[in-house]
Amino acid sequence: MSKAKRDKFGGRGQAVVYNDRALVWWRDARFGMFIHWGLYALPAGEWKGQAVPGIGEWLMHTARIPRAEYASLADNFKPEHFNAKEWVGYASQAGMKYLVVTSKHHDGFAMYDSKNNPYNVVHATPWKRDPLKDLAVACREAGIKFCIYYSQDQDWHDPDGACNDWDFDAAGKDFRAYLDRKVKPQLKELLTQYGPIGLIWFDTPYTISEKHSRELADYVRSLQPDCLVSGRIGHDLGDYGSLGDNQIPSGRVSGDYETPATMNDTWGYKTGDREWKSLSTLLHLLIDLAGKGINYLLNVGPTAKGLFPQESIDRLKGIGTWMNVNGEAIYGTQANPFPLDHDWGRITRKPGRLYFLFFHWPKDFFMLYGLRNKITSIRFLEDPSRKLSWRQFKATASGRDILEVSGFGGTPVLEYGVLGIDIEGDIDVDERLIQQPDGTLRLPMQLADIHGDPRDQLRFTSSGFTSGWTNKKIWLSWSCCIPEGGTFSIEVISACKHIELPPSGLHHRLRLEIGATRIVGTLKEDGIVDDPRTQYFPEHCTHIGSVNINPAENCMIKLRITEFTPAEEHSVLLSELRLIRLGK
Ligand code: H79
Repeated sequence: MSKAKRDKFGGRGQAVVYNDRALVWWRDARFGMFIHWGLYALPAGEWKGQAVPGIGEWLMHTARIPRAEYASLADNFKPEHFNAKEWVGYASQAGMKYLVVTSKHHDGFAMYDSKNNPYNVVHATPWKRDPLKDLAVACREAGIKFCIYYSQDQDWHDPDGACNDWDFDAAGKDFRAYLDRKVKPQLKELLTQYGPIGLIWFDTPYTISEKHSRELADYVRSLQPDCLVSGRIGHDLGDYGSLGDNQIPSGRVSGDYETPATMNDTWGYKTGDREWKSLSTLLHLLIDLAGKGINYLLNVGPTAKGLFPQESIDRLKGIGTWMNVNGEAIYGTQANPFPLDHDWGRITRKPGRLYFLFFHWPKDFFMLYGLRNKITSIRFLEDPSRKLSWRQFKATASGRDILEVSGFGGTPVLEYGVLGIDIEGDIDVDERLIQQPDGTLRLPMQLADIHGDPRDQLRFTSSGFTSGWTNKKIWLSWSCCIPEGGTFSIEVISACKHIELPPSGLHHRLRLEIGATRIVGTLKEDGIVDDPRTQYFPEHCTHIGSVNINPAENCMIKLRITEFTPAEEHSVLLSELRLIRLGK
């Protein structure tokens, strides 16, 4: 196994994959259910009558609960309504193809029958049942891949596990002993007691060494060669990459990625969390991720009684209704073949076919630039009897390929209507950055050419941001086609690493060169990007100025940072330069 190479998109190059054969089902699946269920469902976000802030399954850590006191929760764990068939039924109905359930979260409590460690649901609770056993069977019956979450690094119950610094002294911990005494024996149980496991979802590799990550990944593969290992095993040793919790990149990624995501803000059940995303937002995220070639692992946090929250059930049903009609645009598809996402929606593809998934349904006709394949049919998935007509031609000056589709009218019954487009030959798109039919031009950072020295400081994160831009000598350029020209308002999108962290790069001075025109500006927070994607990773928008650009078949746009704010870390997370046309 060679170390994975990061490409321009920050992803792992397609050429280097560890378990290509086992990834086939995972790539096709695109959509899975995460289940966070454990003792934390009992306090449900409250301790001693007080609401505890943060995510529900972190309660023990956030409230610094002594381990013996937390462990006594087990005395009251009796989820009489637990019904594996019902849970799996909801997943199936929603169109999910795999299910990942917590076998042991950071609190260290095993939610299965562990012979090696008594701190588990069969041994320590009055319920005495192993939910994983029923779930494994129910998944198999429903044709859903059964997968298991296991917290390999943090364990707040074990004296040698990571991150409990209120009961134990970090200096006295022996991680090796923890691996040998608890983790490896438990992995062995999980990989031998429940039949074939689709993947093990490791998490938070905060303290684990590369050697230990490798040892665990190899151990999983030695027990079940076809079991995938999630990216959070650490040190890039997983079979696919895990993006951050609820993190959705600004553009296409290359390589295999998955985003774990919540329906409200918590993973483990929390009574006080009413922040439910709407069905429409969840569908938007599913479509956005599919367009970027990323799997969506959507969480449910069942109650201590063993029930899915009604809000989760409602949303799963809604997603299922949409998937019944439009699922073929999600399953087994790959990312948008164009260099850019489009504002109107997302594109997915299969051999011989494209899908246009509309966030904004066209009023009567729709235009797309850059598709070179001849179209043989267009079908509205919701209503195949709808007659849509289309025209394909080349623009004289720029040579860009133009597609016009007409016959839309009305709005789809299901929000986010989808067209299935049959094409001739292998997909062939114009890779140039072209001014779009709505007059706008967008320049993603990850598609820029990097100039200057030393280049290696600047990289692109898996989310599509520049990172480590610390040197004034570095500059970026894009060559683009601006066939119509116009007056453009210029906006730069920057970000923070997470909602809990300050924005990055504020007050840096930027200089933009468009042909002979120079525009300077300072990064500030004029506004935030309003998109479901940015809920947990806000993006800031700075208006830099306006500029007139004449029609140009090949225009070079350059970006430099001329001054870094001294007080801050000399780096900036920039995602995109947007030239938005003003006027009509
Ligand atoms: O299992 C779910 C989370 O519990 C786990 N990953 C997903 C899939 C996770 N582990 N760590 N984190 C997520 C990040 C933790 C962030 C924290 Fe906090 C910030 C921990 C302490 C400060 C948020 C705020 C949680 C408690 C307070």
